[in-house]
Amino acid sequence: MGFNSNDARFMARAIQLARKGWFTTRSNPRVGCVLVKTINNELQIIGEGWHQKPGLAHAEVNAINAAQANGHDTSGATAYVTLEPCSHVGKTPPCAQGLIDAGVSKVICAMTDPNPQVSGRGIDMLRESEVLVECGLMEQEALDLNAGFVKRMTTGLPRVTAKAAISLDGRTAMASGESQWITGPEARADVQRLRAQSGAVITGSGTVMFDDPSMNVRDEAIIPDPYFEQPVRVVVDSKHQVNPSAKIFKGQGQCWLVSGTKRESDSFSHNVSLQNLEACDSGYVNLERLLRRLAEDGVNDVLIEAGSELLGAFLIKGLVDELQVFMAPKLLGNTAKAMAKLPLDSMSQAINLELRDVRQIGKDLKLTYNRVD
Ligand code: AOF
Ligand code: ZN
Repeated sequence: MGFNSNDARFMARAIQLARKGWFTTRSNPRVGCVLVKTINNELQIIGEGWHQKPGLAHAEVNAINAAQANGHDTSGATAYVTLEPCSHVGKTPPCAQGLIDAGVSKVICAMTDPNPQVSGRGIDMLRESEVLVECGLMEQEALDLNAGFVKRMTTGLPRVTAKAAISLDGRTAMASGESQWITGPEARADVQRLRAQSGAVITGSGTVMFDDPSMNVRDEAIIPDPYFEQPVRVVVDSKHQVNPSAKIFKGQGQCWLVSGTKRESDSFSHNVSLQNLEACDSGYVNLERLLRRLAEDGVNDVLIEAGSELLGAFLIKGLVDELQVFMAPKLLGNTAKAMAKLPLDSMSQAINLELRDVRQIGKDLKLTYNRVD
């Protein structure tokens, strides 16, 4: 396998293109494609494409169409794709066949497709038609585009990020439940993007009752994109406490109201689907089962924006892949609640995390931690 600096340059462009679908590909992966050909002794990009939304054309097809629309002959071209071209008929026809039909002579992909319907078959299909295929260029960058998709395809669970806004003394809400506006506007804007890139946002009944959040995406830079859809807002309400008039049930997008037992109520608006998941012994919702259900629904990335009880429950069950802590320069004092309620009694039970990133966002600190397996 020998990649040169031109290969790296074109794959970097393909990754950049894939990022254009950051907030919209949802159940599908983010994929970019660049078609390159030597014209007048010079390597030139003749077509670019990226995947925008499930059901719409894949990156390769968009790149081929763009090249042909500009009058380019795609035969003999090299395709740089961030993901192995697909081999299956899904909502769209197989891209491997599309590349073969376009006469592409070489395909360089960054990673194989973890989707069991593909996983190597796209590469086989191309090679069977005498197309040269090399895989593995900028693989880590490609994996980073689709951490949620890869996790869902390989484990049946979505990738879970939990967000917490805390004070310098690690507190998240006053004992009264009052918790809004701990962090500044810049941190809240960051959370908007975190929500927008997630297929579902999970919160708990306590947050809905005390804070009455809408939990939707309002970022003016994202909302106008016609392909953007609000994440599913999921309310975990084991004890059937929430009020149908809460803000979270209003507005655009789907809501799931989740409990472990059947709910006798038809007063929720039509966009609220009542999910009765099997409860744990204590009567609480089985959170792993909830995550599996979301993954079955095509959710790659889940964001948890919950109070100390629900966040603690997700953490203690080892269900959180990444914890993003926004720390405000405030001291809330010792009557305020801890970030997560964790019934631990000894140091040996402590949940260990790995610090991955530290940055200042406005007047707050953003600390990103990963789970240690
Ligand atoms: C590619 N290029 O741009 C994308 C791929 O239902 P479909 O037809 O959209 O297929 C979705 C699957 O296709 C998805 O799970 C993944 O395996 C692959 N996505 N493949 O070659 C693309 N979006
Ligand atoms: Zn495809």
